[in-house]
Amino acid sequence: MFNVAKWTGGALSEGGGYAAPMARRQMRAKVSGLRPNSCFVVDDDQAVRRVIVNAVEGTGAVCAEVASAGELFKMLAAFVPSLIFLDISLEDSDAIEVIRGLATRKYGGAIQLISGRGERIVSSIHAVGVRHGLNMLPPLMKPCSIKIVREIATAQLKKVDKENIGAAGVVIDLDVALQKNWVEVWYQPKIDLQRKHLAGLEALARVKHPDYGIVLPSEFLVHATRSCLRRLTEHMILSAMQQWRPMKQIGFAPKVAINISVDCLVNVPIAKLIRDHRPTDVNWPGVIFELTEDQVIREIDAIQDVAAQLMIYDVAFSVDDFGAGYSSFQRLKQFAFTEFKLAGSFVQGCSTNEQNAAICRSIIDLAHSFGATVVAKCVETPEDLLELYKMNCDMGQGYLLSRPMPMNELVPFLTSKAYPQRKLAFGD
Ligand code: G
Ligand code: MN
Repeated sequence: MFNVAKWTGGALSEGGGYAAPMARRQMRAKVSGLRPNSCFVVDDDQAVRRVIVNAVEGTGAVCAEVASAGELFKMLAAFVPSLIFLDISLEDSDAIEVIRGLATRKYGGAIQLISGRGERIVSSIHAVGVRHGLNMLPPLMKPCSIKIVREIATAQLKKVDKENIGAAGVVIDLDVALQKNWVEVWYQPKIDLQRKHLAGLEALARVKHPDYGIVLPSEFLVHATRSCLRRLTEHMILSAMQQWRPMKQIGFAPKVAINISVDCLVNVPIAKLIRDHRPTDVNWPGVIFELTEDQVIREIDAIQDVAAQLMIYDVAFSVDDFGAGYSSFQRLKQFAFTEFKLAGSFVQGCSTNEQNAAICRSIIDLAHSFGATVVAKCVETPEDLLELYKMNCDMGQGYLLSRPMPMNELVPFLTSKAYPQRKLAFGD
């Protein structure tokens, strides 16, 4: 079996041997971060473990195997892989206990359930994982072919790589990053599925760290103070407005979406910021703020005033991760959201899983009856994309269509003629 101590350079208790001599707090925090291109296989059947380990290692990833939950958690204390293959019944426990343990540890990697049991039990376990906020991939039934395992490993592990995460697991001080001007705005296209062209962009914060490369929000938001998050939001809004001009110069006038918390909405002087810095172009479409559904449910009363004010400045509102937060229709009726972003957990697998498909379909119809548009996020396969198109979903966003990219890549991307033909040849 794989030797974790060797893998991590031996110095496990202080966060592995790969860190430059930095602040202790940062080194310790690295242990909880995801290691790119790595995977654990948890199954009590040695033969199954062998098949999966061989398939995963064939992709060039590192892979360790365990038969029990106890062993898994011992290993996780030292090393957190970006993907876990998880069987339903284990030597000492079961998948639900593992899922609870992973949720407690706030595991941020992907979990691939593998099972020889019936579909109903597997999808119930899958749902428990989703409810705990874990990144559950569509379950895989045994016997699983080497080809499929390899495809899953390649898709999941490359995903982490491809976003250029210089050092997954590095905890960055956002305050320092803002002061040093390391925070960049990256953009991910939102594609109009029916007309097949660019419908907008989502602005995503990335820290470009001189030692660690590109660092994702999961690594720099956890320890950020409220005031720091407000400064980040201000920076994102300002940059998105400033960077709109070069997009306009090459013939695009996209509406840019910005993720925002209720605290920022209420406490950052956004109306003034937009009034003072918005592009003076008649074609500027304003911005769209994405609020997560759980915040909408809890705090809709708190945002009514400021949201109504911001509409004067061409701000529209979107409910992010819709479907994951159990909104009541009463709540939704209280405010004129113009967009609903379908949670990735329903989008992924909507072409194969009838329940996911039913949820997507209902949300699309519901949003349309509210006069709002729907964006499917985390579109990763051509099959899911085609299904969403057939369901009349308005927009798609996800790795299949385009990864988030910095401004210097966005401009050539938008102007390249190959893009629409290659990626949008579905449903014709
Ligand atoms: O929090 P919010 O959902 O707004 O942030 C979107 C995040 O999801 C970004 O960090 C982005 O990199 C990531 N993302 C974008 N497209 C996909 C995708 O197709 N699949 C998955 N799993 N994540 C994605
Ligand atoms: Mn978002």
